[in-house]
Amino acid sequence: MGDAKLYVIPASHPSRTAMLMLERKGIPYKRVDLMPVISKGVLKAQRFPGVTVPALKLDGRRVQGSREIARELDHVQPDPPLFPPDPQQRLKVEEAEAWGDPFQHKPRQIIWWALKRNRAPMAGYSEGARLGVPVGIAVKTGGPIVALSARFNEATDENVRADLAALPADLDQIDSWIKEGVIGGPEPNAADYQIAPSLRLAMSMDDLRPFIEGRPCGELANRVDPHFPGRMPPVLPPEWLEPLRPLSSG
Ligand SMILES: N[C@@H](CCC(=O)N[C@@H](CS)C(=O)NCC(=O)O)C(=O)O
Repeated sequence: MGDAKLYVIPASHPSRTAMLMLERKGIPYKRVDLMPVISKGVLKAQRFPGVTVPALKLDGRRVQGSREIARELDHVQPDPPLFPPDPQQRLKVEEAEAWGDPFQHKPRQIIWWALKRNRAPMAGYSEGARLGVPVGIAVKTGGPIVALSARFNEATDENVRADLAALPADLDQIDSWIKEGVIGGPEPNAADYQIAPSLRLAMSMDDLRPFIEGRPCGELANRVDPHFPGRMPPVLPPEWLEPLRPLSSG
């Protein structure tokens, strides 16, 4: 394997999907940390077709998107595999992985909504990142980036409330895949790597962690992505969390 360079945003969950898969394959890579928003210009300048991370340069080829990266990694280095060899099982893993891609957007919207109200936790989410400026300065001057990211990602009250209301059914879906053995096996597959970082981003929020960590999906997330950075103190209006409470009267 020659040269691998991965463009990421710190604490971006699909970026972690790509990092975990590269690590699983034992492929050494150089990580390039980008600030959100600014990332788009850098990726364009690097001639990637799209403007999102993760984006990978592998032996001169450009591969963008966590699912595309999973396939490319299995292609260039089949062992250990990210997809099961049995076609029926592979279909199920691909189905769970495909579901996990749009699922990313829910914790993304919730975290940008939260960071707009409290920017201080950005330092924790940027832990270990090399952003070209000290993390403290990036956080202090990050207001416009957070505002723009919240806008681009449509992190509105209405959308965040809908994301939270949908979360119990989403967690049930993930738990049922674990029960079925599609994900959560001893050898993580592409769907484990797709879904676990989204759960970890949600679990980085004090508001949401208690509703996830005791469940099979929470255990899976901690096992597959044990070092997700950052922690967001409570910030969501308690009534928005009502749909998550098992004994909710509403
Ligand atoms: N679903 C795609 C897209 C990933 C995506 O939307 N990444 C976000 C970060 S989590 C991004 O690059 N946003 C641009 C920005 O924040 O400026 C994937 O899995 O690769």
